[in-house]
Amino acid sequence: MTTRLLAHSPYHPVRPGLLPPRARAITRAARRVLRANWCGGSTVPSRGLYPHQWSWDSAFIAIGQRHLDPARARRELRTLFAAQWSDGRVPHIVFHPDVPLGAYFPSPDFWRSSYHGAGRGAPSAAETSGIVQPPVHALAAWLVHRADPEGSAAEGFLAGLHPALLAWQNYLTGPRDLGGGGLAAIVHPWESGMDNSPAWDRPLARITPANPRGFRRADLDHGAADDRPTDLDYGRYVRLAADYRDHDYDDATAPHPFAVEDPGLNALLIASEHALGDIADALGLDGAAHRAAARRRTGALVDRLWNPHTGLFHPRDLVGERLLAERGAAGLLPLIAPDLPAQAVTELRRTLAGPHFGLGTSTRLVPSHDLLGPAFDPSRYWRGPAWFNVNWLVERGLRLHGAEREARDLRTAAVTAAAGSGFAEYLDPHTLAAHGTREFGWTAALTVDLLATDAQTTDGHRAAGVPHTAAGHPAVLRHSGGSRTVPDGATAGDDGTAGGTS
Ligand code: 9WN
Repeated sequence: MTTRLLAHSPYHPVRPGLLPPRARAITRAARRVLRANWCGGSTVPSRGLYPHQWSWDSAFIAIGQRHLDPARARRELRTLFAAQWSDGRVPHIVFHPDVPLGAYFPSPDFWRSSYHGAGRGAPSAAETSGIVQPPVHALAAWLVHRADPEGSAAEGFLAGLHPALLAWQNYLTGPRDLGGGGLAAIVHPWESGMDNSPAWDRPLARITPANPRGFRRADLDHGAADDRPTDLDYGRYVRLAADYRDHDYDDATAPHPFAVEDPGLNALLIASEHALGDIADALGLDGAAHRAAARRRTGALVDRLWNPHTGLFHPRDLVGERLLAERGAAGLLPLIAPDLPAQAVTELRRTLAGPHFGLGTSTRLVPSHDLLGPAFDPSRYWRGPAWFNVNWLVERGLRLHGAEREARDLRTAAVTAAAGSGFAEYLDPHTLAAHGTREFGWTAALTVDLLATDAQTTDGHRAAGVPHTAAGHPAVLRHSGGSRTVPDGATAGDDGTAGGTS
């Protein structure tokens, strides 16, 4: 299948797997992107649009980089955690001091972390944002370790990072459990990582936009305005961030007019809790306690965010106290939770292949938003385009739950589309036309990881060592407020991460 075809054609059936020479050529191209974006201690998502270190980008980048240069992957994570606040939060951006202020907005002089975050333990030596992104980091740390256990042990990588990973998890499950139901809440759309999702339109509508004359958007210097959020949305992002800052980033006293339990972030919290279990075991500590916590949190996720009418998880708006109606790709991400009840797995797979996401029927990559939703836009950032981290997570979830064939098709489609698009930030899910920036860090890194998974996975069998849910386990799900039976005990093996390095 040629690049030209991929860039302009609608759905095509997938040829299973890639021939090794093609896979090697794609890996080499991805490696060039990662090298070009490397800044000495961490990797920028993009030289132009995103010239600093981003939190969940670095985790995804480390996951791919571990196959190419495991020492650099470890460094990536350590650099990020060097800017962790002492309240445990990992800021969503760590700013490079040598990049001009005007290169990205909101810049360090907007967040003023070392001043406004001082009470929450923001570092004095680095400038950061004050909000967070989804916690992919313990999962990334474990996968990075598994890729090179000897090098990792020699550096004391896991032992060194473990307290920081614990503090990060505890921040999200402590001060950020704003709803009191065992899930973490986001207080800004950027914290979901899926910043411009139509799911945020309703809670954002309550926010008075900041005066557009008070700031200058740097993102429009680099990309098409039609691919990016509108000025109105940007004004609301700025207002929310400024108000949080003006409350010194204190979760206890900030008013939080935007407070949402996001299924994507919480699914990653659960996957990372499992990874913390593995890390604890490897360090001779109590891994079982983490797995028990992950199971409890999976129960809370099902209780609070599952919608049986859509067969999908939905964000819960804590201000309006209701599930948000939009169908977003974040609602599919609980597939990466090993203890997800079998019935939810079955229904999520049905939803994924159904008309709203069209995987394997009208699309070959998972779109970020409901194809049939009124807000669907195939080219605007997070309102429909396919993103590679979302597709990587869905692939992993499918494989985890034994859907190897769908996982393999998704891998092949993602790898081919990534390479054919110049490692674009996102793609039109129907035509696979590239949008956003190119040579994007996590697109390159996750392509390498998917190729490595492909190489380890035997056609028709699940990946060696990848645990999956026991088929047919009885489970009756409930919409919040109803009754629910979930499997007691783990159904998916103990680690929630892959064997080998996958
Ligand atoms: C704001 C860096 C980040 C990603 C996010 C993506 C986008 C930033 C922006 O870029 O967000 O954090 O300026 O639009 O939405 O997921 O981490 O790649």
